[in-house]
Amino acid sequence: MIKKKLNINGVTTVVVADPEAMLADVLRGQLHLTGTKVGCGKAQCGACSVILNGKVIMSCAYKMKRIPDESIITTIEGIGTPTNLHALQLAWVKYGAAQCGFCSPGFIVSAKGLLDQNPNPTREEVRDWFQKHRNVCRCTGYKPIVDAVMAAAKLMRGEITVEDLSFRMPADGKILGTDYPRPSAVGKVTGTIEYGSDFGLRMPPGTLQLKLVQAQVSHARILSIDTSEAEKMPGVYKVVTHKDIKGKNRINGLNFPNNKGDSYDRPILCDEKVFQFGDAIAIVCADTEANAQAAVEKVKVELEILPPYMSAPAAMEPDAIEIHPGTPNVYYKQLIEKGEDTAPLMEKADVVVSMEDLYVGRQPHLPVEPDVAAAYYDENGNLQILSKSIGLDLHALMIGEGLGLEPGKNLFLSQFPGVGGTFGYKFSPTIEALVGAAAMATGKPCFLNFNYYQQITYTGKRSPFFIDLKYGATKDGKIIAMESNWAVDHGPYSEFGDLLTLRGAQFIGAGYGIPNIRGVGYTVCTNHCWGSAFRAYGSPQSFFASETLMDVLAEKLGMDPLELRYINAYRPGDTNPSGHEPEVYSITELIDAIRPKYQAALEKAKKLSTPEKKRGVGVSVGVYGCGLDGVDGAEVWVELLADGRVQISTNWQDHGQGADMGLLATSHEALRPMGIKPEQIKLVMNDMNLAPAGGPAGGSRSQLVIGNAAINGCEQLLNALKKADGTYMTYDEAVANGIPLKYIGQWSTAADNCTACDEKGQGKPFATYMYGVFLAEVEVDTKTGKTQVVGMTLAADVGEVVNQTVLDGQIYGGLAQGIGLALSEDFEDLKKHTSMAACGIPYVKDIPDNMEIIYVNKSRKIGPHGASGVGELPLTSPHAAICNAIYNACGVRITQLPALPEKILAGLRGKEIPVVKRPIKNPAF
Ligand code: MCN
Ligand code: FES
Ligand code: FES
Repeated sequence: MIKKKLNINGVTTVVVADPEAMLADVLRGQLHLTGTKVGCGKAQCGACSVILNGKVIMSCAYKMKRIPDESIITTIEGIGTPTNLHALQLAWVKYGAAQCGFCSPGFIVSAKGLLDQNPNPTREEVRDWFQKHRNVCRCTGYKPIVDAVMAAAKLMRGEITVEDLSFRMPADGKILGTDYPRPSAVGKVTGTIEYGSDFGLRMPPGTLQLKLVQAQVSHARILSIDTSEAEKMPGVYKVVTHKDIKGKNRINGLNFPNNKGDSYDRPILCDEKVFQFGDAIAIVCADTEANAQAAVEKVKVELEILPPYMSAPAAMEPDAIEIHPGTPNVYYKQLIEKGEDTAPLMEKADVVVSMEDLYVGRQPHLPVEPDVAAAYYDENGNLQILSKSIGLDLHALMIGEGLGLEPGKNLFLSQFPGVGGTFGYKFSPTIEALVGAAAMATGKPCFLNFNYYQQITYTGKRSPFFIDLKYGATKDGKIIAMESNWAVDHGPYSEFGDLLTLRGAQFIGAGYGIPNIRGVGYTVCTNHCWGSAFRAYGSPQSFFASETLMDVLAEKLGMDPLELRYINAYRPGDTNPSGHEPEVYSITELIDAIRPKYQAALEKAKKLSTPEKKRGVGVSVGVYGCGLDGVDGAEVWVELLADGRVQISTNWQDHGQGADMGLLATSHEALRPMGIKPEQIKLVMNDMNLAPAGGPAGGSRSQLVIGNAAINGCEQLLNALKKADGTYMTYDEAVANGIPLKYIGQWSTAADNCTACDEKGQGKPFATYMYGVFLAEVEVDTKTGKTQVVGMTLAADVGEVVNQTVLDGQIYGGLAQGIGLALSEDFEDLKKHTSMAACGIPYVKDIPDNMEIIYVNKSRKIGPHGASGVGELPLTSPHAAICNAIYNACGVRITQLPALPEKILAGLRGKEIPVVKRPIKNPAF
C-alpha cells in the first residue's frame, strides 16, 4: 500500500491505496467521488477524465503509484454543483449535450482542461482537443457538445450572460416545442445522478459481487461443470449453475406462432450446450470482485466442441447440424405479397436492375456505459432487480418463468436512475436473469457490472441481412415491381428473430409507392452473436439494399438519383410495402426541401475534387414505423396530489433519449388549461413497484403511444376537475366534492385500426411513421481508401415538436451512428473486435461538424399534440447515402458494410472487392 497526500477538488485528502490500483477506482470506490465514470476501462473513451496537476488524464488507466504526492486533482464534483453550475454545465444543459449523460462528466472535465489553457478556442480546436483526449459520446453526434463548449467559453469571457444560457418561459407558459431543459440534465452534468455502477458501490454490506464463467468457444456440448475447487476459494459464497435455478432456466422469446424456433431456446445459465462465445455457464458470488474473478478461473467445464456456424451461409449448408436439436437452422419464413404477381411485370418492364448479397453486418451498440444490474429481496420477500432494461414489464414476463417467479407478484424490475445508453440492446433482457438467479440461490443482495469486453461479447448485436433485390421500372423511372429475397443471421436465439425478419417485408423499398411486390425472408440460427434490437431495427439492412439499388437504377436510366426518388416517392393513392396508406405524404416535400442543398453540394464536390481526394454526394430515403407492430398500448396514471401537484406515473424507460422530457412536456401541455407549471408535475417513472406499463422504449413508439395515454389520463383529470365557470377545482375542493383524484390513462394503436401484418406481410402495423431524406457529402482519399464524411443533412418529418433540443439531439446522434455503420463499426471477428475502439466507434473527428437538419414536420392527427416519433429515423438509411456518395466520388460500389478503406482501395485499383455470398437462396422450409 502507498499513502498519498492529495488535493482533490480543493480539499486536502490523505489516501492509502494499492500502488497498482487505478485512480478511477480509488476516486470512486474509496473516496466515493462517483461522478467520474468508467466506460471502456481501457483509455479509449475519456469517461473517466480528471485533471491531474493541470493535465487532463484518463483515470481508468492511471495507476496510483504514478501520482506524485501533493498532486492537485479536479473531478466533476470540483467543477460545479447542482445549485452552483459551472458555465460548462449550464451550457451542457442548454444545448442538450447530456443525453444519457454517462460521458458528460468526462467531457466537462476535459473541456475545463481546454478552457483553462485556451479561453477562446475555435470549433476545430475544441474538436481537436476531444479527439486528442479520446472523449467518446455515443448519443449526441458531438455537435451539441461543441456548441456547449463554445457557449460556455463565451459566458466565461463575459460575452453572454447566464440568462442567455437559461430557459426563458414563454408568456403563454407553454413548454411543448421549446428547448425546456430535460429534468435529469442537472444530475447528469454534475455527476450526481446514480448509474448502475454507482448504485453498486452503495449497496449494503454483505452484498455479493458476481463474476461470470463464460464460454470461450462458439458451439459445444457441455459434458460437466465442476465448481468444487472454485467454491473453496477465498471469499466465495457460492457458485451458481443451472442446477440452482428454480424455474425453466430459459428466457421466453415470445416467438410468433408460425416460428419453428422454440421460444425457450435461450438458457439463463447454459445446461446442455454452449450456443455462442460468451454464453454464461456459471456465476461466482463472492465478497469482492477480485475474489469472484479469481474463482472464475477455477470452475472446470468439460466440453465436446461442435462445429461453429458463424454466419447464415454456414448454418444454411445442407450438412450443417441443427444448433438447437429438433429445430431447423432456418426457422422462420416471412413472405411479402403486394399487388400483382411480379414475374410477368419484370418481363414487361422497360428497365430491370438487380443486385445480390447486399449485406449490413453485426453493428455493435457500443454504449459508453457497460451493462450492469443488481438484485435483492425486499421486505415482502419479493425479488427486486435493477438494471438498464428499457422494457421493465416485458422483461419481467420474459425472465419470470425461467426463474420460477411471477411478474408483478414476486418479481419486480426497475431502472437505475441513470442509464448510460442502450440503442436497443436492452430491448432484450441481458443480465437481469443472472443477478436474479444469483440472489435467489444465495438469498443475498447481488451486484454484477460487466467490463467492456463482456459488454461486447455477451450482449446482442444488430443482425446481418443478406438481401437480393430486383426492380422493374418504366423508362420514365417509375418502379412497377420489386422482388426481394433476404436471409437474417439472428445468432443462436430466436427471440424477436421473426419480428426482425418481418421488418424486411415492411421496409425494403419503403418510401416509394411500389404497387407490386413479391419477396421472401428467412431467419437463420447461427453461432455468432445473438441478434438483439438495434436502433432502427431491421431498416438499416432493408434500406441499404433498396437505396443502393435505387442509385443503380438511376444510373441505368441516366437520371439524377434524387429525381428518381422524387418520381417514386409516396403520393396520395400510393400504399407502403405493408399495403396501407401512409398517414401523411411528406417525402416529395422533403425532397423539395433538400434539393437546393443537394445541387449546391454536387457543385461543391466537383469544385473541390482532386485526384488524391475525391469528393462525392449521395442521397437516400428513410422511413420507420412508430410502434411494436399491430395493436400496441400503454397505461399512464394521473393523480392530483394534496400539495396541488399532479403526479404522472408510467414506465417510459429512458435510455438517454429523453423520456422524462417527453412525458413532462406532453403532460404539461395537456394539463395547461388548469394553469399548472412544469415544476408542479411530479414524474414517477421506470419502476414496476410504482408505475404501470408504458411498454418497452423501442420502435420509437413511446412518444406516440405513451404520449397519447398520458394525454388521455390528463384529460380525464381535467374533465373531472372542471367547474361550470371553466376554472378547475383545487385538491381540497375535489376531496370535498368526492371527486376521484387518480385516473388511468390508456391508449392503443387500435384507436387507429392498426393490425399486425398477415402471412403475406400485409396489414396496418403502425399508426404513424417518421420520414426522412438523407444527404451525405464525402471525401475519399484515393491513396489510402479512407472515406471522410464532410457533411450530413437530414430533411425530416417527425410530426409536431415535443422538445426541440431533444429532437435535434436524437437526429445528430443517430446520424453519427449511421456514419459508424457505414464506415467502421463491426463485430464480426471475435479476436479483433474486442474493444470500443477496435469495434470502430466514431471519435469526434470521424463525425462532421457540418450536420444540418431541415424539418418539414407535418402534424399527425393521431399523434399526441400532433407528434410522431423520432428516435430511429436518423439511423434508417444514412449509411446508404454515404455509400452512394462514395460511388459518386470514386466509382467504387460498396455492397457489403462497413466500407473499410481496404475495400475501397481494392475497388479503386480495379480489383474485386471480396464479398460474403449466401449459398442457398430459397432453402426448404
Ligand atoms: N420527441 C420529440 N418530438 C417528437 C418525437 C419525439 O421531442 N416529434 C422526443 C420524445 O419526447 C423522446 C425522444 O424524442 O424524448 C424519443 O422519442 P421516441 O421517438 O418516441 O422514442 P422512445 O422514447 O420510444 O425511445 C426509443 C428510441 C429507440 S427505439 C432507441 S433504440 C434509442 C432512441 O430512442 N436509443 C437511444 N434514442 C436514444 N438516444 C440515446 N441517447 N440513447 C439511446 O440508447
Ligand atoms: Fe477510462 Fe474509458 S477511458 S473509462
Ligand atoms: Fe454521451 Fe450518452 S450523452 S454517451
